[in-house]
Amino acid sequence: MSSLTQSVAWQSLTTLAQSIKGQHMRDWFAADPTRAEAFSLSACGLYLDYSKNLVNRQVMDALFSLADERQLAAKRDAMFAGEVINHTEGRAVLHTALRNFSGQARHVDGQDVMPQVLATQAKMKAFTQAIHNGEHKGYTGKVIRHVVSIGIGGSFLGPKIMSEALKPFWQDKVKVHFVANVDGSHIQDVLKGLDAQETLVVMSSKSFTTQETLQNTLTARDWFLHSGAKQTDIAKHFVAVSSNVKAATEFGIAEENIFPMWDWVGGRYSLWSAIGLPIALQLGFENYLELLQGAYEMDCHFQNAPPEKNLPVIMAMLGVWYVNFFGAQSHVLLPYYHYLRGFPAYVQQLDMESNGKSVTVDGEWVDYATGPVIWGSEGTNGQHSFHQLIHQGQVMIPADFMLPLNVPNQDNTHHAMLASNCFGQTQALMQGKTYEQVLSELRAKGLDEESAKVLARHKTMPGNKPSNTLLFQQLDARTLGALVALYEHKVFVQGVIWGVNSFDQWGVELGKVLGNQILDKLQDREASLGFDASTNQLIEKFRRAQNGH
Ligand code: G6Q
Repeated sequence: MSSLTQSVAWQSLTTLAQSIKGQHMRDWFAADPTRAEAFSLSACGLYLDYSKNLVNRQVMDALFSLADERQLAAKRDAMFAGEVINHTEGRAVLHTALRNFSGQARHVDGQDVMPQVLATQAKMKAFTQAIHNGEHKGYTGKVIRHVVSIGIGGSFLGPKIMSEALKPFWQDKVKVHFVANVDGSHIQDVLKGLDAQETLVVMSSKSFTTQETLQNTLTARDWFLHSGAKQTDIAKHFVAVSSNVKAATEFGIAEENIFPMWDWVGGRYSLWSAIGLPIALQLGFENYLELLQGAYEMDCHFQNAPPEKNLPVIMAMLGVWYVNFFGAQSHVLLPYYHYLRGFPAYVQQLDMESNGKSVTVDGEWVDYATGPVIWGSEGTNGQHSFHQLIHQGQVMIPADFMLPLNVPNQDNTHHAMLASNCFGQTQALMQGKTYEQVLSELRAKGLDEESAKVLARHKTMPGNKPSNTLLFQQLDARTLGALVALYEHKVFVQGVIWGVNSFDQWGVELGKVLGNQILDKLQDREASLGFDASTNQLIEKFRRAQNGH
């Protein structure tokens, strides 16, 4: 048995879970009128009601004891101090330095990184302003109206989803288009209809070795040169964000057009670096700074609030409770706000790439579940499809509901309907509807006894399904920054509990290597194949199709 599952806190949580399993949340609410208030808190513009969870004070205390046993505070401090906590890659994890408004130094290897962080932000600001005020012009003197942002994974999801979430705050100086997939349809669709003379390409790749991003940039460059531009015009239309300045210059990006980032910023934590340039271009630099400011406030909250008042710690420990003591294998995110519809996909990468691990930092195999499957989409759409399984299925799926209390320039009726659906769902999940209630309703409707008894089973809602509700005044940049940082820290806390390295991603490497080997065989159609029979067969089929058979 691992040290985690042997720990005192783990053992006591195992016992507590047994006793909780026989109880129902609706009885707790009936017995305790203070429950909602007791299990709610606010921080950084976010209000969390976690009263509709399968917990009481004793459980929460036991969960905090577990965090304590796992030395959460010391590990959190090590991250903020720039220690090399991503030991499999030999790197510090200091994305928090990118949104550090404290005025204090942040060290990596004994060196203060803040001067380079601030210099890069100043460069981003000057560039954004030059694009917006028309000072930076295209090669024929036209102002830039369109930005094509090319990147994938962490160099795509953050910029795209955060820009989308803040649509009501866009400055319509430019329109940013995002391209990630190497599927040529994506870039073709984006470039179609754009005028190269008024288009800027932002190529975002921390490593500058990512196949998809390099290929899409080559395609964009060909498109640009075919529009009549010369090689020397590229400097006005192509910029890059990368930690690999050498490769970027070799690729042909002018050195002054490269925005640096650093290896102590993980890809999925990089929107706070110059990878966020497309956000600044879409929203204006001031709004981008607000996003950083919101995240900084959450950093301070995470560092300073005691566990029982600490949003990321509470949400993380609730997640651990369900994954490890109730067998929950997934967690659903349900933003009731159209512009936040991409958020589940963002957290999906953040959480699943960080904690989808099977080995502890000490190199031991784990004997407990780690990161859950993260999924979800915008409300109310999901209510008309997958919510069925959350309500009546056999698996437990804890849910996070999110709702802005106000939305700019929107019809009140729509927003009241949206909110009522959100609250109605959390209520239905918690309280359910008993067999007896349903049966008496069916009897009252005059259904014969036998049919009523059968139908009542189908219509019974078990309830007792856990959910969090996160409310905020409106989703402005600062609130969004806090929301993203909340989930970052939640994932960090869970990684500490499970003892895994949340900052590497070795699981994605093998597929890349094999993909490259196979690409060689697809391009050289005569080359012999030495793969397994299934892969050989798939390659043969592809080759034949390419030959027109
Ligand atoms: C994130 C991952 C991954 C990465 C992409 C793009 O944590 O490492 O999603 O962001 O593979 O990498 P580059 O920015 O190096 O192109």
